[in-house]
Amino acid sequence: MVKIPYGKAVYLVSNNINKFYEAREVLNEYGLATVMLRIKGSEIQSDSIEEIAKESARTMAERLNLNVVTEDAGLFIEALNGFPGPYSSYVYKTLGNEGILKLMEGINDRTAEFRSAVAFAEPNGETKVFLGISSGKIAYRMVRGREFGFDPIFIPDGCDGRTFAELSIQEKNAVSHRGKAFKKFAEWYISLIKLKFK
Ligand code: ITT
Repeated sequence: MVKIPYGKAVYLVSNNINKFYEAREVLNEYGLATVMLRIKGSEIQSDSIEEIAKESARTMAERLNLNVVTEDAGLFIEALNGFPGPYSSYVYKTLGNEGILKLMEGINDRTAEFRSAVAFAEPNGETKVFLGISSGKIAYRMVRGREFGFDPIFIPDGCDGRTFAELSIQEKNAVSHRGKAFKKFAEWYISLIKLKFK
């Protein structure tokens, strides 16, 4: 059995396997193991993904009596005043990519961004949040590839016009909201555990 040294495991509370795969890849580069805890909690309603992630992490850390990480992410479309934003999960399940493309019909300004808020909480302790943004455009049609949420319709800047769905996990992490937020978290976390276990 592989023994993970204390502090080197990050407990990610999420029900989204794609999120786990992407986060694991980033954290692995820092020598951190990722444990996915598929636990359903109640998410607060808020316009701020930062607040949602923070509150989820705080309540989960207390409930599980464990240091945990949560992430809240969303797609913000400029011409739709930031929709679906914090409601991305619900909108993906109801309208899906086809529905977003329909809403965007006849709109030339395709500017959009993905945002990620990664929160870390200790039971009854500190909560820290790390943000990542990936700017890009909404495609005119779905481009299939790796299937994850709005990936088939989002074209990140600086990737030769390919959608997120066409990128490998490594390529996506290099430019994605999640990649950036988890990198910031990992750098902070590594320095924290170095201090704690010196
Ligand atoms: P949790 O259990 O971790 O909360 P979730 O699926 O509810 O998982 P979020 O609220 O963070 O995750 O994200 C909302 C939705 O936005 C998600 O279900 C996807 O449909 C979409 N989404 C988030 N990040 C994405 C990404 O990197 N690429 C494509 N779609 C993404």
